[in-house]
Amino acid sequence: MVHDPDPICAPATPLLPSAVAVVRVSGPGLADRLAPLVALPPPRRAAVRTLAWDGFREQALVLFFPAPASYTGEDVAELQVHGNPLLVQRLLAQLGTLGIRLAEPGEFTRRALLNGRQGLLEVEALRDLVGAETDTQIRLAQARAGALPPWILEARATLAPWMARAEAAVDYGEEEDISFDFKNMKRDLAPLRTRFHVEHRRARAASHLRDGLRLALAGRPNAGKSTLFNALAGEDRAIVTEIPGTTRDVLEVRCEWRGLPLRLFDTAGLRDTEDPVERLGVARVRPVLEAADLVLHLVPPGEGTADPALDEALAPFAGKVAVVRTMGDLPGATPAGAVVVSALAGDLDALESLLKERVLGGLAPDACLGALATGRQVALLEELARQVELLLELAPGGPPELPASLLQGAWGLLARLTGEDRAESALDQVFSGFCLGK
Ligand SMILES: Nc1nc2c(ncn2[C@@H]2O[C@H](COP(=O)(O)OP(=O)(O)OP(=O)(O)O)[C@@H](O)[C@H]2O)c(=O)[nH]1
Ligand SMILES: [Mg+2]
Repeated sequence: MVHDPDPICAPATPLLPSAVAVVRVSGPGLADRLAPLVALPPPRRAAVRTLAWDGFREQALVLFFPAPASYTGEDVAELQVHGNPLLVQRLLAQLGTLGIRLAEPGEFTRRALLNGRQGLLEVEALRDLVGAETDTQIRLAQARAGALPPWILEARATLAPWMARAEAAVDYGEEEDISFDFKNMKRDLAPLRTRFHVEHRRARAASHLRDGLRLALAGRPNAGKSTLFNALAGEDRAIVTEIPGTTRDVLEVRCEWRGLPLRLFDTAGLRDTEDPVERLGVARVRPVLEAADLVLHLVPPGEGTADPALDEALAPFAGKVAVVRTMGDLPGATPAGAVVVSALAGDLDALESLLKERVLGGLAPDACLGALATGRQVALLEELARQVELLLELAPGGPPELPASLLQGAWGLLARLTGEDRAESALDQVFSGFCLGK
């Protein structure tokens, strides 16, 4: 895209009554353009200025970051005014009369990207940081901001010379008798396979932490679903009684439990019932199970797992169902090796191990710091791994066109990952999740 140098402005803080509101302006030649409203202070020095227009006289703290050492790479001014939403709107309108239009969501960051002030991976990390809802999600997003992950640099350094050799063999192979050295290429590329495998494992775990694991609690009435739901949520959200069939509606809560961001779903107990309200509740369970990443089939002590009503409901999701024995504080036989918890006694360690194994594949949450995590990133990493796999499977002695095109493919995937190919569609996808003023 050709860089669009329209000057833009936006509130960088929410339009709510508050102590301070920040209005950001970016564009070329800001000192002249803003001159009718304010004389910009020296670079990077906060100064109090009176902004006067339409009979308003607003005392503002003003900052100026000249291009290129600014967030967007253009001239940037920050006007910190009193946090009155109406005042902010009047100021934005006044900026409009100076030819400074309201920015699209994410437009400041988009300019930062196009001007080389930030990479696409950093931009995605920033978006995740702003949207994070739990401590773990904030830490993960922070760890992804900054320089490119070292493994990307390593992969490039490994691929580049082989790309050059393959190109040379394609272009001059016949005249100059250059043959392509498949054997040594494979030797050099083999460590990439391991590297991509490790990164993919970390990225899959990190993506679960990023999005929050969708965890559905299912089972017979009175299995202890709502009690466990409340214990994991850390609050008394669901009604618990000793009467079977208490829960009817699906309840959802987002929480972080022992470092795991969860989207928890409590459901009606599964059984054949004549009660019309309960039947409606049971009918609502299926879509929850469909959308879940993991379903916990809760079974109280002394009961078997087999049950016609339950089997029918859970069978289609067998691959993502884990049986958990509830009410471990009560007597009653449980099979050896079962995951046993007691929500009432707060004994949930076995569930923690189960979730960490299923969600993180045995990795500690800290092992995911710095890993790729968005759907876009994970998909590209998978393609990259496949591409390297194909290179390692090449039979020696074939035409050099094959490795040349595969190597270029891998290189192109790395460029898409880091955003260096500047593909508009990828950028649109990334920026659709941004808020105004970022
Ligand atoms: N001793 C003991 N009792 C529990 C435990 N968990 C749940 N209960 C009791 O079991 C009964 C049913 O618990 P709920 O959490 O309402 O069960 P539910 O699966 O949500 O039941 P429905 O909503 O009817 O499907 C209540 O009387 C709870 O106090 C536990 O860990 N230990
Ligand atoms: Mg319940």
